[in-house]
Amino acid sequence: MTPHLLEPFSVHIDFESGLLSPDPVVLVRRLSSLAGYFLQNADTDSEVYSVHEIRVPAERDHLLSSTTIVLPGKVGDEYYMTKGHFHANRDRSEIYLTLSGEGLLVMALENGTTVTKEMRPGVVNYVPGHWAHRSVNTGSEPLVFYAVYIGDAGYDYATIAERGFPVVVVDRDGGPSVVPNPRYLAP
Ligand code: M6P
Ligand code: ZN
Repeated sequence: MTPHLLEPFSVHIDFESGLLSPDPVVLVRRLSSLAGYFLQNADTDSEVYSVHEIRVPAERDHLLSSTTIVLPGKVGDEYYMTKGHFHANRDRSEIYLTLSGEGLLVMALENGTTVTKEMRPGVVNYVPGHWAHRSVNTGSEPLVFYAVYIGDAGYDYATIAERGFPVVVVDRDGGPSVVPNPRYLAP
């Protein structure tokens, strides 16, 4: 397929809030849309995170990118986090640049191998293909990061929805702790 020939364009990101201008496509995820993702059930429908996407065609020749704002909060002792996903095209990679706040980037292979990396302002996390990725806000301020990924990466949410991540990030004595997920379904 011939890629779309786009006009060059610019977007401004406010590093503190993660908001873009001009205003892009915004997706808000509330606790109701994350049912089953946390170990405990939530009794509110608070916002957990929003994704602000710079829209370009989802084609291999383009780079999709977005800011994500994960609010501070917990369900039980589990910190607010994104759904997490594999790429539908498994070998597509992604880069995260944290702009504000603090958190953990949890990455897992389908065989259960897990790597966790710190997210803090100025840190670039490289997510190679084949690694599922989920970001967790372990701080008291919004966790804001910019992500860039290959245009035809696509999303496989189903595998995580069914199996979970091998680990969860919980508050133990006032700080984050990465512990095995008791509900993880190993392959
Ligand atoms: C990052 C990127 C996006 C993703 C978002 C939220 O910005 O990885 O592609 O949509 O985080 O994560 P998720 O889609 O797993 O909810
Ligand atoms: Zn991704």
